[in-house]
Amino acid sequence: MTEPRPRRCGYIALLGPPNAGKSTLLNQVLKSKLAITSAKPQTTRNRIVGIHTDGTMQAVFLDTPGVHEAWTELNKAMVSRAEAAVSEADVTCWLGDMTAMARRIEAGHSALDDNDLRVAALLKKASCPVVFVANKVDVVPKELILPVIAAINEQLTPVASVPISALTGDGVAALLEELRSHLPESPLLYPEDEWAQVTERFLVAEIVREKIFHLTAQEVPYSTFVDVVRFDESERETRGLVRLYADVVVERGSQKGIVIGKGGEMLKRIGTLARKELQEVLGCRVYLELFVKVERDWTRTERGLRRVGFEA
Ligand SMILES: Nc1nc2c(ncn2[C@@H]2O[C@H](COP(=O)(O)OP(=O)(O)OP(=O)(O)O)[C@@H](O)[C@H]2O)c(=O)[nH]1
Ligand SMILES: [Mg+2]
Repeated sequence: MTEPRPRRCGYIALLGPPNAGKSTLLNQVLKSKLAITSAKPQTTRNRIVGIHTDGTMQAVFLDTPGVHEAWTELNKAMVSRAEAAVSEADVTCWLGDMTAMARRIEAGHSALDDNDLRVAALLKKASCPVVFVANKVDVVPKELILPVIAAINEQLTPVASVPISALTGDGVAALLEELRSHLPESPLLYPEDEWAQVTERFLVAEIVREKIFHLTAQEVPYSTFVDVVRFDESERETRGLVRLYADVVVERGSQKGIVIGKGGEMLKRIGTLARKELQEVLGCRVYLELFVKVERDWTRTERGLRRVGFEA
C-alpha cells in the first residue's frame, strides 16, 4: 500500500485582466456556481472565496475583480481588492485570456495588452510564486499557445504555465496538481465540508446582478448594485418558500427606465431568470420582488462604495 500524500493547504489568488475567466475557473474547480460570470468585463466586484478540499489538499481560492485602468472610485476599489488578494496568497494564478492574446498575435501585435501588463507589473512586486494559466484553449489554435507563453516569460518567470479551459474543465486537474506543489503542508484552514465564504444574501444579490449584466447593455450593468433589503425565511421549513425583496440601485433616472423597460418587461425578465436560478441555489421555492431605485453617482461616492462592501 502506498503512503497517503500529506495534505497541503493554502491560499491561491486568481488574478488577470477582466474577462479572462477567473470566476469561471473558480466555479469549475468547485463544481458549482459560486461566482457570477458574463461575457462583459468587470463582472466581479468583490473578492470571493471558494474552497476546494480533497484528500491531498485544501486550496482556498480568492477570485478577484479584473485588473484594469480604473477611473471611478468603484473601479479603483475593485483593483485594490485584486492587489490585496495577491499579498495574502501562497501562490497566484495569472490568468490569460488566450482568445484575446491569440487575436493580437494574429494581427501582428504584442500578445499582451495594457491590462496584461498591469497584471505583470503587480506580480513583479509580489513575493509569491506565479503560475501562468493559459485559459480558453478550447477555442484557440494550439500553435498560438507557445508564442503567448514566450511573451509572458519576457515579463516574469512563472514557476509553471498550464493551458486549461475553465469552461470545459480541460487541464484543471493538472492545474490543481501544480498548485498543490506550491502550498505548504499544513492542517486544514477551513472545515472539510466548507466550500464557500459568502452569505446566501450575497449570492442572491450577485445572481440578480448577473442577470442585469446579461440583459442590459453599455454602462447600465456597471452603474447597478443590488441590495437585498429583506430575506424572509419564516416559511422555509414549513412551506419550502423564501421571500426575497431587493432594491436594484442605479445611478440615473434614464438607467432606471432601462432596467424597468417598456411596461416593466425588462425587470420581469431579470426577475424571472434570477428566480429560477435562486430556486436551485437555495433549494426551495422563491418569491422575488425587485424594486428599482436611483442613488445619484453612487460609484463615485464613499457612501455608495460602502453600500457595495468597500470600506473607503
Ligand atoms: N470558450 C471559453 N470561454 C470561457 C472560458 N473561460 C471563461 N470563458 C468565458 O469568458 C467570459 C468571461 O468569464 P468570467 O469568468 O466572467 O471572467 P472573469 O475573469 O471572472 O471576468 P471579470 O470578473 O469581469 O474580471 C464568459 O463569457 C465565460 O463564459 C474558457 O475556458 N473557454
Ligand atoms: Mg469574475
